[in-house]
Amino acid sequence: MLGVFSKRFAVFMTFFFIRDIISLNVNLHFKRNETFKDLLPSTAYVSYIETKNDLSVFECAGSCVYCAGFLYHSELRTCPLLETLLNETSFNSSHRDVGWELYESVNVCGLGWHLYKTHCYKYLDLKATWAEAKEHCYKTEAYLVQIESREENEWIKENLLPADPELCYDSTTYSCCDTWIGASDQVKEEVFQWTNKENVVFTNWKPYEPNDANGNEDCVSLCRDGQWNDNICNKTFNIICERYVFG
Ligand code: MAN
Ligand code: CA
Repeated sequence: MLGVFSKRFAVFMTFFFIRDIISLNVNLHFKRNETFKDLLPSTAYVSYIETKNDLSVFECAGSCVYCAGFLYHSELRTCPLLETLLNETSFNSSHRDVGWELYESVNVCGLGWHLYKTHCYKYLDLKATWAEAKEHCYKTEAYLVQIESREENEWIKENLLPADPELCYDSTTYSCCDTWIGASDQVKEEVFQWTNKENVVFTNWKPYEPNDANGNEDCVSLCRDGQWNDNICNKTFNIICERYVFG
């Protein structure tokens, strides 16, 4: 009885979010792929991370954190977790295995974007002035990254910035400060604001920064070591854009 109910429930669902998408910082939701309904992939073309038993479809989704998706059978209540996404070649469509569903993981932020808490971030390896960087982010319905805590700063350093080349280990090397963030004091000298005009509260300046060298440094760049330096706004650096996950 319970099996029939949960099967019906699964059948009427087209997609769903993992319950704790924000608090667990899970980057995925799942979409059922109707093309591969009632099919099991041929063992030669698939590798499973593991197979979970006696779980609801939601519990399977919850246990598929670092996986590409999962197969689910609502009567057997079992879910093999997939290492990679599957395509037509993975299935023999003439052999029906009634009851199996394929759920594929989808990045809520979209391709190239990364989720941190409630926001999506994208690192762009291109050379742009600070004004161009700001414009570029606006065009993608985002804004030049706003770093508001030590944790966020650390996450960006660890997950978005390219790996430190050896020369960056010397914390005095300013050539590694090559990514624009959304802070500047162009409006009022020494009052740093984000592009939405909010004041910058958390800061992570390099020692002796911001120094407004030659009275000409109003835009803030992020160094590979996670520290900040004010620099000339017309220099061309990489970009990090940020947006609200549901915005
Ligand atoms: C030096 C320092 C920095 C400054 C850069 C500009 O390294 O004075 O504060 O931003 O030069 O290249
Ligand atoms: Ca400076």
